Amino acid sequence: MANYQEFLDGIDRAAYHEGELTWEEDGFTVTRTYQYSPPGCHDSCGVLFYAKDGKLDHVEGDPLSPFTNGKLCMRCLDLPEIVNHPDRVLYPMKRAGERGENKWERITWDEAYDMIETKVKSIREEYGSESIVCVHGTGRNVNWLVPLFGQAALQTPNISTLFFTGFACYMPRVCGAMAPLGDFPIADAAVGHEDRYVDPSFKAPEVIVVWGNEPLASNADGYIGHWLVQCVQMGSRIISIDPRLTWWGARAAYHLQLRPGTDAALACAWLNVIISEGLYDHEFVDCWTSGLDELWEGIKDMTPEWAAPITGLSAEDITASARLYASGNNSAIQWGLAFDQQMSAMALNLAVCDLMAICGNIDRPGGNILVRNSFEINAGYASGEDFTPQSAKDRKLTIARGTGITGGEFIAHACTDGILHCIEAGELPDGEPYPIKMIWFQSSNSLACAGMDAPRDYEALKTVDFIVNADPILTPLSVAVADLLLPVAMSCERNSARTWWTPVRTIYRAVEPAGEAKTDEQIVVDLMPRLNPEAAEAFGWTKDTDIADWYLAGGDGKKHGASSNVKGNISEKAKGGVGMSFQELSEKGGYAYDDWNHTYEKYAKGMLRDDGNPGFSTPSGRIELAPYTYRVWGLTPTPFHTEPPEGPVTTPELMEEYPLILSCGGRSFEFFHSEHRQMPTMREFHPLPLVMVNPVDAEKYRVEDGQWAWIENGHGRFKQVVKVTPRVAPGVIHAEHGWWFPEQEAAEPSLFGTFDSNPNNCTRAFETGEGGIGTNIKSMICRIYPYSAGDELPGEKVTRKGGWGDYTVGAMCGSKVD
Ligand SMILES: Nc1nc2c(c(=O)[nH]1)N[C@H]1C(S)=C(S)[C@@H](COP(=O)(O)OP(=O)(O)OC[C@H]3O[C@@H](n4cnc5c(=O)[nH]c(N)nc54)[C@H](O)[C@@H]3O)O[C@H]1N2
Ligand SMILES: Nc1nc2c(c(=O)[nH]1)N[C@H]1C(S)=C(S)[C@@H](COP(=O)(O)OP(=O)(O)OC[C@H]3O[C@@H](n4cnc5c(=O)[nH]c(N)nc54)[C@H](O)[C@@H]3O)O[C@H]1N2
Ligand code: SF4
Ligand SMILES: [Mo]
Repeated sequence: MANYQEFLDGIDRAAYHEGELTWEEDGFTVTRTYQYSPPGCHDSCGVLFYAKDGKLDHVEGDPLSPFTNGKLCMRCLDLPEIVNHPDRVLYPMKRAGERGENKWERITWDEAYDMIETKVKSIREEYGSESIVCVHGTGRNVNWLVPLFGQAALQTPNISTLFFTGFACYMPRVCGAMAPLGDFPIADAAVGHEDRYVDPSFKAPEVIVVWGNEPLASNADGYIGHWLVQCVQMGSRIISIDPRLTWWGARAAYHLQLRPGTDAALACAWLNVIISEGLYDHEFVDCWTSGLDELWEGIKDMTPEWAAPITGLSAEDITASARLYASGNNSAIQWGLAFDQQMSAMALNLAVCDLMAICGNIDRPGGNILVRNSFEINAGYASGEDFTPQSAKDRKLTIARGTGITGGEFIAHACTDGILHCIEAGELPDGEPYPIKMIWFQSSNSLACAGMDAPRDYEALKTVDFIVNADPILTPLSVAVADLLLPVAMSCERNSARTWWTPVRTIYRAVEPAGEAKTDEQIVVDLMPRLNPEAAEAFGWTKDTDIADWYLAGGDGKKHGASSNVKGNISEKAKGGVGMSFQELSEKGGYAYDDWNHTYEKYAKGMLRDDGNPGFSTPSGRIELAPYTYRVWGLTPTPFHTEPPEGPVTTPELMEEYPLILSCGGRSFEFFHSEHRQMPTMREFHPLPLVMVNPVDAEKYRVEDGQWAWIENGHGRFKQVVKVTPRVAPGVIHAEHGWWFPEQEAAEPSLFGTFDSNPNNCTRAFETGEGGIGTNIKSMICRIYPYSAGDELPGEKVTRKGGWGDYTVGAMCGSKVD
């Protein structure tokens, strides 16, 4: 596709039924739509679903969709395997035995709803609705709907990705960008233009910095990795900043293989080089930014020579790569999860926004463009809040209330460590009673994936009175702790709509839900009038497409773009909307692009601020290199580096016992978090969890390729299969996350082997960076040694012996291995 125009010209549009939503072809009914979730993904790509006899048979990419032009990952190509899988939950199920026994009784939807209604009402009455916690996972199609449901129907302010300490995904980047820039920046790969790379206003970036992100495997945050491959084909050069060698590193002008968790030191050194050598865009800085002197004052001693021993890079490479980034007229930084999963999270995010800004790369073609949800469609953490009682809102488990860490309360999620503390202690850190009585899970398999300190989370969950899980699959979380299972329909079985930036897309039902499964939307529509008739009347939804229509009309329109997740942001935008119903948009190809995201230099055109004046959506109207908002949030307003809590600098004495740095969680093509493990094709490609070990370390620690090994730190251990590879440097290993084994015994102590290979036996709750944000997931220390048959398995240890730690009620920090 190097020549995009040639590619476009070569498509036989008639053969692909341009303009049609459904048609018959070779005995199949074909539906043109977008896949979202379940199963999960951050993206929503154009698909052609081929169904026969009411069953999904096969899937093809839709070349007429400008979003991905027909390219699909193996996870979408292989959808029929999961949609038609026997492990799907097909009926509402009530727990019949003890928790952990995997005994269930089939019940009707009405019985399930009755149970929920009775419980919710009695808990609200006796303890207050804040005693109910509502949980969602990462950006799937329910990410705005679950919070809305939690606020409006359950009427709780405590909505979160449960047990995910430090909000360590995306929220730090979102907030870290809102403060200095007022909007969210993404690398420009012609995302905003329907005609993509041939749009006359687009230029491919001269340099793309792929930093703490592996876009080809993850397609993270609404962004598709192969867009950047297209840019490379158009001439973009790469700088890869990653402790592992990736596709990008192998093609890079510089692969900066830094010590995990030291990115902020590198970023500060880049700022230092660019400012001290005068390489920044003077005109842009003068006209559009403030705070350069203060920024310089903060980082003037953070030279490449200072950063070199911290990061393990050479001062020469730091300097030369900084110069390369600054030399382009348009360079883009593609940032990823590693930014959030380290102690420096908020400082690092600021540093990198400052880099984009001083180099004049903000909102220019081939730079970092500012994006919002198309057509100003917004729904999120504020959509249901009018229906949450004030008394409950006043007791929301914020970072300060839940953990005692003071600072700004700028993240809309409830503080998950605060929730953990209240589950364990039944009270706030200051002693005020705060029981947690019910948890509503809708799209999270917490024990296998999001829970930092999974064994401790398991203990805590066991004590909660009533737990509901709405999930399409029987998961380890369900077996361990759920009292009620609600079967959820898959993406091809739902009617819905979504936008994560642009374009807005519809998800159109291609087959009927399996068994008695219902869509997330239908569950909300059914339960809302039972739990809160006032909210039900206000929203007025009676079917799933009503929700899609509401969304396409702009949602609640309360907060714009990225800030729909950020509490108390400066700007409030008028309600947007695409001007088409769900059905109309579905019939028009299922997508629409807006003008806003298509336009460059919006700051100069008065498109960012509510008052219509030129400038940015910040308090001063300028990009704030040392943001005022950081001060308000109780954060240091200039960037700095924080060492991981354990490591060669902080705890050199521990390095003899735990000589390796452990990073984990890099994504793979086959799996989305804990999903897809039951699909034979995925397991054929990727049968077991792999820990990458450099050949030097493999020899030193006597572990062999293909052999199971224990990875252990002072908090717990887990086992994975060794992959000996030079892709990681000596001294650093990389493990996978999210593993469970649907083929293994469901009941405890096995729990599908969930704890056996889980790196989150080693991560710790209550360990956060400045402001209670960010945590140390990708830069722990550990040792590795061979597994021997008969070794005690973590499942046994956790479910039968109380785990490794003394999970002291109310303990505010991690505990030690015995
Ligand atoms: N297939 C698939 N796609 C997914 C997901 C999935 O589970 N599977 N999960 C989704 C979710 S919720 C998210 S948040 C995104 C995450 O997706 P990404 O943002 O791409 O993040 P990761 O894949 O965790 O890691 C990206 C890279 O960071 C590197 N890295 C590790 N530690 C450090 C460090 O300290 N510094 C630097 N600079 N780099 C480091 C890793 O080696 C890896 O190559 O993916 C989303 N997409
Ligand atoms: N060690 C380590 N741990 C990590 C990470 C890491 O990098 N390293 N990454 C972390 C990150 S970034 C994140 S965001 C979290 C993610 O954690 P989660 O988002 O909670 O992911 P899962 O635990 O896989 O749970 C998702 C569940 O939702 C179900 N599901 C999927 N789609 C839908 C849907 O549309 N509706 C409903 N009702 N259910 C659905 C799936 O079947 C699955 O059981 O994990 C974190 N855990
Ligand atoms: S990014 Fe891949 S898995 Fe996700 S929707 Fe697109 S094709 Fe499917
Ligand atoms: Mo995430």
